[in-house]
Amino acid sequence: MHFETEMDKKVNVAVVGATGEVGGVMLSLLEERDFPTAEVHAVASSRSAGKRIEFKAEELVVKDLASFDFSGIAIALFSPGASVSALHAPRAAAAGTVVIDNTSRFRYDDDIPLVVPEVNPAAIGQYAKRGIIANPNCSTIQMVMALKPVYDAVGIERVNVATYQAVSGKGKKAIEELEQQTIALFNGKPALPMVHPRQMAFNVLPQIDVFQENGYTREEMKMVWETQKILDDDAIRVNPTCVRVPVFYGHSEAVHIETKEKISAAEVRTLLDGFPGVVVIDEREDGGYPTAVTEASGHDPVFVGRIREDLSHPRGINFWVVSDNIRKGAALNSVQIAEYLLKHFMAAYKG
Ligand code: 12T
Repeated sequence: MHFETEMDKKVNVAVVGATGEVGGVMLSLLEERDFPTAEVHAVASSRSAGKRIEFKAEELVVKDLASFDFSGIAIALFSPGASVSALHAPRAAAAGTVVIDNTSRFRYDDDIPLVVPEVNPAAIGQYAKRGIIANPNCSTIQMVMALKPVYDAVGIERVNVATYQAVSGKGKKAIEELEQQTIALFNGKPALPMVHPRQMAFNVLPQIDVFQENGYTREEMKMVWETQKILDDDAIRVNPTCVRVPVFYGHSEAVHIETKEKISAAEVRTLLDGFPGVVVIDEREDGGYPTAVTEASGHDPVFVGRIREDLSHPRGINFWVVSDNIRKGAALNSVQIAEYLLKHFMAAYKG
């Protein structure tokens, strides 16, 4: 009898939404991180079926999701639209595939784990309930990465946050619209909004996703619901304002927290410095902080700077968090979940 060693364990992987912004980075991360893939399938809607995508030395031909058979696929990384995941993630799970879904469709279901591997890896153990693990929203991921070490040390009662989010979170069409509006304006032509709700070039829009009855947008409520679920704390109060800015890649956040016990800025800096996946850049001089474009874009870490005590509150701390919304905010976090799953739960998997 042959027992596979840890090293030979290779699994079949499907990337669903492979022609999208996130799907493309999922494929490059599988390659870059040497994920132990046997077959890799690039899957997308019928519109993209037949396109070719480079992966390692091969060319993958994009397959049509509608007719794609998931049997024999160990892990599927999903990043299509929420309505597509609603239909096809359960179908993949029924075929025995573990789905890691990047849409908002399953995040708030009680029997679906919502995971940031550095923050709540144990939740991955719940994957077998529905065969689906949800990847959180990009803005939530980078914020909870910075909250977690402080939360564990002194507790957090309340979080006020304003986000400054890149257009790539909304997909390829939103990226193209910012490019086209910029070119139009430089040529003395009007910037017509089609994808964004108002002019995006050289502007700032206080709306991401749709409005809810309470006056918050759905993106803002995602940050509330997801922070509570990931930290397993229904009592933590989160008050977000989500804003779109004319940046292509990398979300920024101004985060203001009220801790349970008092903590100094120096202690927060030390805690964040020691947390995996976080890089502190906090020099208190011109440019001595991370920005979306100069540090985050194209890189893996969550960067934190501007750490200081809140003048207006005895237990308040402020900081600035930036990260690549497509990498740690989406594709990287999903691939990290897949790596954890493989290492801890699929040692005996025979794909
Ligand atoms: N509407 O993962 O528009 O729920 O930037 C992420 C980003 C939804 C999500 C965006 C969105 C999500 C956006």
